[in-house]
Amino acid sequence: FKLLKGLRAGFEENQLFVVYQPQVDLDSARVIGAEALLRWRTPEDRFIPPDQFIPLAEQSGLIIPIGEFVMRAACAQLRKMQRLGHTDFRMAVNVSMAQFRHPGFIDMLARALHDSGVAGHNIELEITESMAMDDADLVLRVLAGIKRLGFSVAIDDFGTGFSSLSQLRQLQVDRLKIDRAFVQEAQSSSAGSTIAQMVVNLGRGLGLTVIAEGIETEEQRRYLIGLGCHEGQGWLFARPMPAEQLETWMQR
Ligand code: G
Ligand code: G
Ligand code: MN
Ligand code: NA
Repeated sequence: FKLLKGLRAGFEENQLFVVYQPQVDLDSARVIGAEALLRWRTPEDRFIPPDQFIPLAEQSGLIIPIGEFVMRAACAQLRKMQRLGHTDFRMAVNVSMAQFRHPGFIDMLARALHDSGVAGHNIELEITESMAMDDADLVLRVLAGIKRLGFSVAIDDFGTGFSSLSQLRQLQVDRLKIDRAFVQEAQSSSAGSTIAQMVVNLGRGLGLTVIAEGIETEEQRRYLIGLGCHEGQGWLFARPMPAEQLETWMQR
């Protein structure tokens, strides 16, 4: 398969890199951290979207070394932010089910922390809602290891899966991330707004922090504040950006 061969070669030839999208506290507009997002640029200057190559990486097992690469890049960037004085900065990193199933996953995380000199409590792992409900025993066991290292955990794309509330309660998670589909529909469709409201209430009721992604307009920001949503991420605040740009963006 051509794209997979290209990905394998591209990874070896350093065509993969990580961009960072700031996350803010909605009330104060203060920056709390950033989400690390993987990018692939080919030598022909073509950008292959992650939703095309990440499933390939997951199926082929390449997600194991690639996931380690992302984690190490995010840790190094976090260390840099701390040196610049942003000591409370929280770095969010997406992880896949294939990584959870890999027996070396927790060791990889521990080594990445050790080698970069950052503490787990400044890093958040984002798992998807469907992952959280898949293979409950495995997920609970891996989450316990993750929590032991001090990481916080967010459930990404929340509202798009079919969580059982009792399972959700069992999971040691810290944050729910409202999928951007509901943020974007919140003012145009009553179903969208019902789901957004429900996720905020559910999260708050369980004592979790709620973050909304895909906030593009001031109206959306105000609406979400009105629902009681704590944090946000989206083009209204900043687009995903390269590491060097994040450092200057933070100085403003
Ligand atoms: O902007 P964006 O197109 O970056 O991301 C698309 C999807 O790819 C998102 O659902 C995001 O969670 C996923 N994604 C981005 N970077 C990573 C990564 O490093 N690992 C995993 N597993 N998923 C990622
Ligand atoms: O991991 P996750 O699915 O949450 O990844 C976030 C995705 O949302 C990334 O693909 C990122 O580029 C994208 N994104 C971030 N902010 C916005 C936004 O304001 N609008 C839209 N349409 N997409 C966004
Ligand atoms: Mn995410
Ligand atoms: Na999402």
